[in-house]
Amino acid sequence: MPGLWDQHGKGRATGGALDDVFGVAHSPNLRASDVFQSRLWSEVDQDANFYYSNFATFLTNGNDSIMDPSGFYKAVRNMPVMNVNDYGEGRAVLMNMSPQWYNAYRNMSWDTAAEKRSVFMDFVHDAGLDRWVEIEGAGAAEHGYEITYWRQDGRTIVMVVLNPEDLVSSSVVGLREGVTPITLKFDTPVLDVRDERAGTSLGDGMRFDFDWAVNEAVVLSFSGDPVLPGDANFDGLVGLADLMALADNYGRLSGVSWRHGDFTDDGAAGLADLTVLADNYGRGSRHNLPVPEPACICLLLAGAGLLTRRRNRFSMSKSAERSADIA
Ligand SMILES: [Ca+2]
Repeated sequence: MPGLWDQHGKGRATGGALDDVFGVAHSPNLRASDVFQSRLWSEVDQDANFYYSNFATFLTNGNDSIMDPSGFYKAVRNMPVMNVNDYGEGRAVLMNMSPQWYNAYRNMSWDTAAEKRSVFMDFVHDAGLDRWVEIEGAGAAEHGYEITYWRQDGRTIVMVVLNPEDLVSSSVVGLREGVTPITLKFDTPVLDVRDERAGTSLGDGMRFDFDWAVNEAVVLSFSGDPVLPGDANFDGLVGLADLMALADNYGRLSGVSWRHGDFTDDGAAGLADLTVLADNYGRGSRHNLPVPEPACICLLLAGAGLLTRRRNRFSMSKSAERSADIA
C-alpha cells in the first residue's frame, strides 16, 4: 500500500501503522544515525555528492550507507530491504526502495519527473508488463502517484495514492495538500464503475474524472476484469460479433467508439483496430466461440472481403484500402 505507510513510524508511539501487515518493526525512537549518516531528512548528503557519476559513489561518499546482500542500499539500517510476510489470507511484501530514488537521479540528472520514473518503468516494460490504468497527462506529477488494485467478490478495486511527502517546496516535512483534477485512463473499457468514496455509479467507459484531494486516496471499483482488447460488445469473448462491429464501421475516421470497433482509442476504425482484434481473436471462453480457432484467419479475411464490398458504396480510408490489398 504505497503512500499509506508512515514510513518511519515517527508519528506513532507503537511504530508504523502497517508494521504488523508487513511483519517488520519501525522504531518510534529512530534517530538520524539510524538512517545512513547524520542527515535524516535527505538520507544522504546530496550537496556533497551530486556530481558523482554513479549511485554507488553517491551513496557511499561522505556517507556510510550499507548494501543489502541483494545489492540494494539500505536507508534504515535496522530494517530489511525486502520482507515477505504471510498475513491473513494473503502475503504482504515490503520493498524498502527509498535509496533507489537517488539512483534515478544519478541516471536521469535534471530531466523531468516523468522521465525519472522511466528508470523504473523501462525495466517493468522490458519484463513484458504494461500498465492497464494510468493518470492521463499527469506530467511532472507522474512520478509521485501509485495505483494498486485487488479483487474482491467479483469486482476489481483500484486505489490511487500520491507519495505524500511535499517534494515540491524546499521542505520535505508534512503532507502535500490541495485538489488536483485528474483523469484515470484505462487501456480497455471497464464496466459498472463505482466511485467507492462518493458511493456513486460512474457507468462504463475508459476515462473517469476525479477531483483528487492528494492527501487522500481515490478509490473506485468495477465489475470483473477490464474488457478484453477487441471485445467490442463486452460479452467477454473476442469473436465474430466483434469483427462484424468493426467491419460495419471500418474506414470511419472520426466519431467511432469502442463498441464500433475503435480499439486503439483514436476515434477512427481501421487497420490498427483490425490488428488488435486479430491478435486477440478467440480469447475468452473458447468453448462458446461460434467457430474453432483455426478458422480465425479465414474469418478475418472474410471480414476484409466485406470491407472490399463496402468500398464500392463508401469512400474508404487509405488504411482500409491497404487492409483490402493485404487480404
Ligand atoms: Ca465480443
